[in-house]
Amino acid sequence: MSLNSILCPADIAAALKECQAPDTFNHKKFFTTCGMTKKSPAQVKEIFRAMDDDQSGFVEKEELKDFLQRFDSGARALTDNETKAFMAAADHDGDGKIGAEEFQEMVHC
Ligand SMILES: [Ca+2]
Repeated sequence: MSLNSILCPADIAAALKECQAPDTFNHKKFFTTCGMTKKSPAQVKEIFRAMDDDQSGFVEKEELKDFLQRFDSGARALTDNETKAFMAAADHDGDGKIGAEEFQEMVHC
C-alpha cells in the first residue's frame, strides 16, 4: 500500500520540505500540508496501517521514528525530541504507542 495512492505526491513533497531541517517537524503542520486532514476517516486508517510496519495494530516509538520515510524513503528519521513530542501528542491513554483511533483523532482534531 503506497501513501502516494491516497495523498498527492506534490503535497507530500511540500510537507517533507517544510520539516527538512532536524527538529522542525510539527505534526499538525505536516498533516495539513500533506493533505491528510482533508482525507476521510477510512483513508486516514489506511495511512495508519502503512505506518504500522509490523502490523501490530499500534504505531510504536520505533515505527514513529521512521514516520517521514513512509512518505519518501529518502526522507530523514525524526529526532528523539520530535518522536517524543509526536508520541506525547497522540498517546492519550499513555500506553507508549499510538492506536488507530488515537491517530485519527490527532489528524482530525
Ligand atoms: Ca506496530
